[in-house]
Amino acid sequence: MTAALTKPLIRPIAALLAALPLALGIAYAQDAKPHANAEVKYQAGGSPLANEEMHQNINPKAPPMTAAEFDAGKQIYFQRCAGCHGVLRKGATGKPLTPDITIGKGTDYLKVFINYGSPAGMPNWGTSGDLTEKEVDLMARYVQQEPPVPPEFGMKDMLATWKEIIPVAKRPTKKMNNYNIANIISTTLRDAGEVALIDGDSKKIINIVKTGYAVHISRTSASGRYLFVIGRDARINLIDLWMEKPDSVAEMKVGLEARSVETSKFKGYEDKYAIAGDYWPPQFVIMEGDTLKPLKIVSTRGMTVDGEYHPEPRVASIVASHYRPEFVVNVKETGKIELVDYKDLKNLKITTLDGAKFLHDGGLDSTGRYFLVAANASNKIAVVDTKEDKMAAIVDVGKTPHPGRGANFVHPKFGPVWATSDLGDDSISLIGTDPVKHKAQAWKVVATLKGQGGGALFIKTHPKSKNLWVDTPLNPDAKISQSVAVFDINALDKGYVVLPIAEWANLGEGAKRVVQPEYNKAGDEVWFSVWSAKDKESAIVVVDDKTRKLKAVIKDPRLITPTGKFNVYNTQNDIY
Ligand code: DHE
Repeated sequence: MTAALTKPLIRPIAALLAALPLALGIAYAQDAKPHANAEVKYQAGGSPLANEEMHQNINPKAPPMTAAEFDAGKQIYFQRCAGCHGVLRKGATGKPLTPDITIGKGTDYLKVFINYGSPAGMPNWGTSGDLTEKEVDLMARYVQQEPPVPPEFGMKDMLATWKEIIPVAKRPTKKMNNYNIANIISTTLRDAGEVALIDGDSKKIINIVKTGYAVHISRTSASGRYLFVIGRDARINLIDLWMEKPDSVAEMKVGLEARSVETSKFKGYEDKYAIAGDYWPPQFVIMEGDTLKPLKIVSTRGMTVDGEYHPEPRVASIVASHYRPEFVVNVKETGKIELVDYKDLKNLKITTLDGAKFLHDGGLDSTGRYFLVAANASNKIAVVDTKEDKMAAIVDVGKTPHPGRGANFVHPKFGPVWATSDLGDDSISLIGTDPVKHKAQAWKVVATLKGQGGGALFIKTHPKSKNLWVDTPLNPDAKISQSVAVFDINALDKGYVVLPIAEWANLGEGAKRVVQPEYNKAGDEVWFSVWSAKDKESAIVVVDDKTRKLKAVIKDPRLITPTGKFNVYNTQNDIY
């Protein structure tokens, strides 16, 4: 063992890491192998934490590693393993991997496990070809070391990264462009760390805005003027759509790793606050809505719904309540849903609801009163009544539900329903959402549809449409991952029709995952991303919702790895 690992150390590794291909883990589209477990690999989406300096204690009983081997192990761990086993290796959807457990198992046992995987869901990293024999050996030794601990990120750190690019006083006082901003579609350019602001009317790119690393989602402010974009590296960009050429007016890092951002929507608080949820450190942050100035940081460390302590419960989806001045904050590992009242930040009131473990993504029902969120590894949907601040129900659904924000429509027989598709199987669950006029159906799965297959991530419809669209970008069969299923809401029993979206994009070789249907403002067009590898051509395919025929293909060398798309108006008004 080298001297570096024989005593506690904090080592600057930025130079070394800069040389390593960061794309390793974030380049999901490039490196996914059809024979590997798509569902688990999806969770291993790549954490930017590997680039942070970390405190490291040594465990004398662990097998020897050189400092370089340790750094390589850390890179692989944060790119491939942290999503399931947790930053501190205390377990999340995957098992804990702390030295008290791993040292007892020993290097040979761990090598077999990493190489071949397990029926419980561990991918076969070695036999799939994702890790070489040497890397399998390295990881078997790495997980016996003490887990390195990334730093905290508090108020001072946030303020140090906060930039008011254009202060409020210097911003336009009215809209300075002729764009129909309600129909702009903010498009995630994942591996470029950018969003493309696309004019939904002309289908032309208005601007490409530099954002955080592997940018994740965009959300619109209550007035529709501001867009908030968050990267996996927890950088938020605030984009002002009133500018002649819409661009960033403020930015800040809210932590070291994050996925969610939202803005206050209750009457009287429009555009006043923003909130972001971190994966690391486990916390959420409330900011000024027009400057991003951080105001309040709240840790999510604590007990799970089962009454066990969790040291790193990540913040998953966040939605703004329309019924109270509150944010609904979903904490993944604890399964708790925090209703954060932003009326008085100095005397902050939080109502904590017991949901179910592994909360991930979700959306409001058509009335905006109920929030339905997937507890994905628990195969459940938790339903929050945002008017009464209570749990309304916890509903069992298929394997690993993944709705995005879900899809609301009126079922011809059962009345209003909200739908989710699944990552883990081909089922689509329709849950009744009207406890007044359809009481018997409320919070029950009233029907289960059969889609193209597992690997579904997003389901979508629009109040003006009769179509229900279900993507399957993580299905190992290229035919399925490159197409989309569409159901007629008035004839759901007839099953689905398949549209060959990637074929319509007419691109070259490569993975070409078709991902995330998103409507334009009018609800008469559906947009799909055809997500190719970083070095290959991608496209956005626009389908006419009524005829289900190809309407346009948007191609541009700047459209690198497009994934999520967020129509300003639909996102502002929670229409989905
Ligand atoms: Fe996402 C939403 C987390 C991988 C595209 N993703 C979300 C949300 C969370 C989340 C918590 C809900 C935010 C909200 O509503 O406030 N996503 C994660 C992960 O932890 C995971 C599994 C692995 C990772 O390391 O990030 C992951 N996500 C992906 C992808 O690989 C996707 C397909 C491509 C990409 O761009 O990274 C992807 N996630 C999306 C999109 C949304 C999203 C497009 C928003 C959907 C919507 O309609 O609101």
